[in-house]
Amino acid sequence: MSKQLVLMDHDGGVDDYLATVLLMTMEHIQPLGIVVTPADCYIQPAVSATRKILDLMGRSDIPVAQSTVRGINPFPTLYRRDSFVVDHLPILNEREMIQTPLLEETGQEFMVRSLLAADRPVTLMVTGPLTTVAAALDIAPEIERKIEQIVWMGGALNVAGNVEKSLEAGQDGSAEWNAYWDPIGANRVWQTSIPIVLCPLDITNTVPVTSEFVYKLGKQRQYPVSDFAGQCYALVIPQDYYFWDVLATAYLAHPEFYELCQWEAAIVTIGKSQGRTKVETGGRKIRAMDKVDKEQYYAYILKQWAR
Ligand SMILES: [Ca+2]
Repeated sequence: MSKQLVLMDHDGGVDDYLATVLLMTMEHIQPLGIVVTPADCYIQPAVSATRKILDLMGRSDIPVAQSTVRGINPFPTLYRRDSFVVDHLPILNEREMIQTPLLEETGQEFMVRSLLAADRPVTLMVTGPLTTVAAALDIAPEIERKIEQIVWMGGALNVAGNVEKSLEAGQDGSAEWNAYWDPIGANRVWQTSIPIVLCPLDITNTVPVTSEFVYKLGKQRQYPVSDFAGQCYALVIPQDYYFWDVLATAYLAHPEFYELCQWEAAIVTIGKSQGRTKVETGGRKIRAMDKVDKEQYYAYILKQWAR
């Protein structure tokens, strides 16, 4: 059986790196490449860390491309600087040279080229804003038919957003960060007929990164991947941290862990609610992860990272 083709587009946050690590452990998947969108990161260390992670995973054959899109509402500096920390972790810096190639073309150009070249439809695994996908669609609208589905960590359907009113002036707290960074880009993708599977805050709010889980990673730190993941989570444990991108990515391997719901939803692009994924009759049809078997999910992650 031929493997499922996946192109990943992440935005350089701590859980983006761990989602990348998880994707690399999936036997049934053939990753076409990793695009880094400059959102929840500083792009230079984020690209560097991504390439070092692929080296660590023994997947230096997978190209990395840097997207040059820009958002409307930047992520807080406090979040973005984690990309520098991860790029400097000792476990990523044992080697003298990075083997994984960084492409000269932009992330959006690479997305177009790799989709057009694929011999069958490709799943886009997007764990940051949809801006690079929107830019690729603008360059070559014909890529739409080569995209089997977009699995997107983003949106907040029937819960509050995570763009805090106290951090960001002038908005009402209904938006999720990946949508808020560029509501116009998200709406561009919304206008296509590509199947979208959302991993919204509605479900991620129920799956926290707990101390118990991080301690379990410590117990198996003889495995480099567990050691790396434990270091990453230790960095963010003082915040309220959830399995956002990792939860979304695990869906590719074990959709049977999840219950999905169908919704009609629109992206609010301007005003105080910009970036809100608003459930409303007549909105774009999407499917969203609604519930997950947490026991199975946590056990799966620990198993995959025992390497
Ligand atoms: Ca992310």
